Amino acid sequence: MRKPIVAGNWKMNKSLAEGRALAAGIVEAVASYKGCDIVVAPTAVSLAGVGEVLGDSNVRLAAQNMHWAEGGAYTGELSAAMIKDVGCSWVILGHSERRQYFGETDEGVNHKALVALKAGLTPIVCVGETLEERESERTLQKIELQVRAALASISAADASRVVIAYEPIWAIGTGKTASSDQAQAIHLEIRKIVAEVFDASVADAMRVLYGGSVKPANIAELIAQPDVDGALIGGASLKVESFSEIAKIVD
Ligand code: G2H
Repeated sequence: MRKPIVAGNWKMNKSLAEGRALAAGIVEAVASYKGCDIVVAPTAVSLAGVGEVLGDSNVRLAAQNMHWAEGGAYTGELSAAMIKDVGCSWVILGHSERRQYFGETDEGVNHKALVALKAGLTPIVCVGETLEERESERTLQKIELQVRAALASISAADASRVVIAYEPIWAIGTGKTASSDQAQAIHLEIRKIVAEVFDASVADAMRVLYGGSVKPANIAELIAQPDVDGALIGGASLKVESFSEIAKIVD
């Protein structure tokens, strides 16, 4: 049985004080939930402060990105050891906004995933197609390319610790959600690709999240799909009520 995940990606939102208040509200609201992994990803400058608020609660801390190098002349970057040092046990990698605005490549995402796994972090690797790719029926091709590239050189032993987030780019922050059938179809394809790269047991163990305008009103239908193992949530993760409502439904 795969434990579902409810992960909040705060993106470039919330001051330190606002982030701490949001985290405190979430910790209180989800304290009794045991059936899912609950994760929040604040901005880099709030990681330590939010981590303090999370303490030993059931809410885990994630960074929104990291660099693959151990250290050195990489202005503006954070290493795996640095994010672990401030309490992260998870890290989001290759979000479409990072790929689109900051030039992240499949190779870079793979490099980061390898380093994250080595450091004991749980990577959430994001994949997804653009509207143009979907309309020209290149969705599967794109997803296959991204998934295979992200998993390159990862050992079978480490692979089941990787979490994949399927986020169709046309559904991000737009209010448009993929239908639960559309999500299920791609999640199943992702699992088939993982089975080809590794084997059926890794594919069976790997958690695949859906992301893109997830909210309390659509999570029940999404999570009811056999291959949807939770959600990566942007907008709706910025309020205690909506995030904890989603967690309640998934839990
Ligand atoms: C997709 C998602 C979170 P939103 O980017 O990763 O954001 O839920 O706002 O579409």
